[in-house]
Amino acid sequence: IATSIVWVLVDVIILFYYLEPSPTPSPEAHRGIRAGRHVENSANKELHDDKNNEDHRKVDMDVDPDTKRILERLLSIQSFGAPHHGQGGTGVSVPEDQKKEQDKRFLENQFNVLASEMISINRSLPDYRSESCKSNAQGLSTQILPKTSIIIVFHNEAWSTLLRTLHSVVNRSPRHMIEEIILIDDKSDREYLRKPLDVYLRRFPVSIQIVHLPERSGLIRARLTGSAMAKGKILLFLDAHVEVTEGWLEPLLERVAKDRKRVVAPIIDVISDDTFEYVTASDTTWGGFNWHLNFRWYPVPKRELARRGNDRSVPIQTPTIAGGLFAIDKQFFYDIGSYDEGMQVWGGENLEISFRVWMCGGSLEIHPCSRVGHVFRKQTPYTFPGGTAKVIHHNAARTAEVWMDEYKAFFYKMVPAARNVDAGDLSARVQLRNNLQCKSFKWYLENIYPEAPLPSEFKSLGAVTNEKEQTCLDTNGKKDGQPVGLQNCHGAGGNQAWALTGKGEIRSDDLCLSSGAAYQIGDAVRMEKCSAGRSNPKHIFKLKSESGVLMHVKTGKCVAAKGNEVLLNECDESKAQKWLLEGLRP
Ligand code: LR7
Ligand code: MN
Repeated sequence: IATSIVWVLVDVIILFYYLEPSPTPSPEAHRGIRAGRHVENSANKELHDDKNNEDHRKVDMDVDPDTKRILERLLSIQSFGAPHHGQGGTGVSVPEDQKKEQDKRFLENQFNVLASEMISINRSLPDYRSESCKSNAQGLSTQILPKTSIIIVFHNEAWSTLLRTLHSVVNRSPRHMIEEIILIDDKSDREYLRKPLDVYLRRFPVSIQIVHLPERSGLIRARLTGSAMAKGKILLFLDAHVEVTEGWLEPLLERVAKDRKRVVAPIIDVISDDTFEYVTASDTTWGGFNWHLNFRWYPVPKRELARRGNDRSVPIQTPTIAGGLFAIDKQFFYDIGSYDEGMQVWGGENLEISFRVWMCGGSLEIHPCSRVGHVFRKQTPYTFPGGTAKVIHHNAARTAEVWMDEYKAFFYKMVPAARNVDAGDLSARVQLRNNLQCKSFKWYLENIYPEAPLPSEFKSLGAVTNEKEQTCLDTNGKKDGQPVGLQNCHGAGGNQAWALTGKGEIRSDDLCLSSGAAYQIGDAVRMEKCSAGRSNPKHIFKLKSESGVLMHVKTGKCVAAKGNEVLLNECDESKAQKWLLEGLRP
């Protein structure tokens, strides 16, 4: 029992860690929603008063009594809030006397289920599009675009969020562009997600298929079940707790229709996990990843803004996509190897498909004229059969092994535990890469993602040991602005994993060693966010490889150990200034 408790703790911590990089909407974004809040969308007006509509709560006659009872309860929940709650994308707060209930039920889905239940499943949202997006859209409405199959997989989703997802899609998409909606229930154990949901789905004026999987498949294999059934020319994947906004669909379909090798995602806005307020995200954010192989949001670099002629309605070419929300030509999806069936539960598939699309001849875009809100959570509410860390490492290791060539070493240095998980049989995926004659990961880093935290050129990778102290450079788990530390060398990478890059940065993931701003002798060497693209002169060091001396080029001073501090001092070739770099390449 003791060991299993430890494992549970480890899992929770690791999961927390993995989910930490959720996007922070920019201040600009907050202003955006304030300005947009009162813009009423006339197309949605008729949907406001579903709570006052008695018909809405009536259940079909031919339904068995148990299902009828559950469904009636679910439909009455939606009327406990006032009809104006959450309209226009506003947030709600749960009444004081229900806070206990709120906290308890938060755990059901790791978001405020009670707040969600106060809001109409048909709530209105402002039209967030720019004027140029709107005028482009007028051209689109006259074009004949191919139809799409929308695929939504879920495991134990909350009723209100799942239904709000479906209603928003049906309300805000041109009917003739939707071939069908395919729901894959990944073996949920909630009663209401079976018969009552099936019955409710009959209400929709579009074709909705639902499959209840007999075994938990994980989101990757569940999506494959969905895509295998799809009849549309374009596949469109969504998470089960999203809300689409006016005009979201047409730009995605248009980009894919014009070039079937494009994979196109919307801007993913934030639906608060606490109040369910809809908060727009920055339109100058793209997808990247770090040494842990976590997907991360980063600012779009100037070169990409310039490539678009600084036109905010032109799609951004992004190195990676978040994974949940994107449109792809069905044939192209299969041509390039759909998904890796060897991946379990959650995680990893987003970077895998991102690397694969770019390396094998496609492209990835974020379309700023398409906005979809997503309920971002700080933790996952569901189980990871097999153990959270194991599953996540397994999936990431498969991505690294098949696609990252020699650069997989960065992942293993940063996440040494991943070495010990079994990545399973990779032969089919390796074969796929060969058959498609995909480009190298180095090509991807150089041409698609030169701003990556993972440098395309590196001179060393691993521990950096001081000759005098016999201790190792260590981030101490600290972040931007903190001094770098020295600790006993443990040889396990992680906080002691550093690369000397081709540009001369000494970096651990996205942190670079740096001098202080006003350089003084004896100042601590600090860690700063590395600058993406052109590197900051403060971050450039030169290794005199015959001596192991690391000189800060801008100041001409040398990196020196003093106790467990790291300083910049006058160069003197003493042992305190000599460093052994693991994995040094000639
Ligand atoms: O075992 C499972 N079976 C499932 O069907 C586990 C999950 N799921 C479903 C789940 O109910 C949900 O609808 O899969 C969907 C995604 O899971 P979430 O919402 O719990 O995770 P997430 O929002 O963190 O997921 C992001 O990363 C995943 C990595 O595997 C997937 O790529 C998700 O699609 C992705 N979501 C997004 O990109 C939305 C924006 C989030 C960001 C960044
Ligand atoms: Mn999600």
